[in-house]
Amino acid sequence: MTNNDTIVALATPSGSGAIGVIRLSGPDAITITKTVFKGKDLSKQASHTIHFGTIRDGEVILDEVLVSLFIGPHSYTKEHVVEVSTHGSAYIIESIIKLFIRTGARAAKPGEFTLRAFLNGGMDLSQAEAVADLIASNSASSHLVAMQQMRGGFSSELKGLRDQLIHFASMIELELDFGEEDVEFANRDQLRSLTLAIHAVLYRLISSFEQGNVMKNGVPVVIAGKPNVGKSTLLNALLNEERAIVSEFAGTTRDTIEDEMSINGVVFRFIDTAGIRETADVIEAQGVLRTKEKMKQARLILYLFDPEQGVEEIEVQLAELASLGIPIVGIVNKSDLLAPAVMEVMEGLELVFISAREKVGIEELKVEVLRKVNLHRINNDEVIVSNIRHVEALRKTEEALDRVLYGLDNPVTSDFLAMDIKQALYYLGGITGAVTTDDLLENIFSKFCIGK
Ligand SMILES: Nc1nc2c(ncn2[C@@H]2O[C@H](COP(=O)(O)OP(=O)(O)O)[C@@H](O)[C@H]2O)c(=O)[nH]1
Ligand SMILES: [Mg+2]
Repeated sequence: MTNNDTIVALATPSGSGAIGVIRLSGPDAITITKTVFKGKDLSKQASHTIHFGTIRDGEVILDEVLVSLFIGPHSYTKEHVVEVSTHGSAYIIESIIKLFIRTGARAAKPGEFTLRAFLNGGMDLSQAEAVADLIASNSASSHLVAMQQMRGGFSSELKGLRDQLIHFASMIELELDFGEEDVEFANRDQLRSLTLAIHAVLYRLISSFEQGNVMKNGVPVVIAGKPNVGKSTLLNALLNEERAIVSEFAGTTRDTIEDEMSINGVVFRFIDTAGIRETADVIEAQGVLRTKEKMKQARLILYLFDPEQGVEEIEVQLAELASLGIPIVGIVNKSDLLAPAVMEVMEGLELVFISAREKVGIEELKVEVLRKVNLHRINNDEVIVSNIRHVEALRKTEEALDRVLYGLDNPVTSDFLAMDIKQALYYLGGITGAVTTDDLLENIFSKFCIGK
């Protein structure tokens, strides 16, 4: 990968807007801009300054613009970067980008600016990935995990682990150099306690993924129950819009319907399902199968009952549901139809009473949902893993360290120990990009938007 060329792309969304920002990065970013810019001599200006002027294609003035200068290495990519703020016309933007390309720049690939920031040491790979997460963040919680990762808390934690392991590896290597002489430079007890300490950190990081994942991607909550208990009505009440079709005919919802809303800054993905019953209708039966699949993947199940289902039936169903091992909120809907006497009998069970149609009890239900999902508030420097690639690498590191521990407790030669430590280093290094392949980089950066 060479970055001796200069890349250009629109950094703001395409279409028309108040302004558009075109970004250039590379050794010729300033000279290329200077060629088409009429105003101050850009090659003589200080870094982090802004200059007014016009962009001209020959005699034609394309736009009046502001040019921001970032002289490498004091820029996002560590190269010379120029940002040209234009009027946000799709025509102007396209014309100026084409002009830059004719003048010597090349159209940037998705994520290429951030790739250069990574390759030039401006950030590590996990921070670069956090940039994409930050752009995609759509709630307070997804924003928080992305921001933490981008600011490098995770990176410095990993670096600490890697440094310890490298020290460990070099001690073992030393033993290998002495080969025949049967010396032990690396004190086995120290190695064992170091491995256990690293193990504990890995365990904490891996355990944080469950929370990190829902903070980033939202909490899947399935709404289930028999046909006609009011599942679709509840989805609509939660979202405050007519999202799902409500009907008095049982079996109306045959497929799953999903939509998101945020409660207390956490995104919940509510999934309305086909009612669970035996049915001869092929399509409805498929819907029921899908419901059961969705229930297994849920982080929480809102299970609705009709007041007509007696206390005993409800108890039996709650017990059956408990075997799924997923937190459940048992809900009695249509409480507007419920005789106070029946309600009293049911109060012994842990149930939430609502009327989805009359929108009664919905706020209380939201509180219960938050309580059951039990996301602890994370503080500003707590490291939370939210990326599946990272957690997989952490698990592989953990496995390699398990082999190291085994090796320490059994008559295994140093070269085997060395091999397992190297494996652990390899997997850890993959997270921060200390070890990378072109495929990995391609895979990560191709998912970015162009211009970032
Ligand atoms: N009385 C009463 N009827 C309700 C309530 N919630 C839903 N319904 C009615 O129950 C029927 C079935 O509702 P629907 O949401 O389609 O049920 P689903 O099959 O579980 O999705 C519809 O006629 C709704 O108007 C409620 O809280 N009270
Ligand atoms: Mg329905």
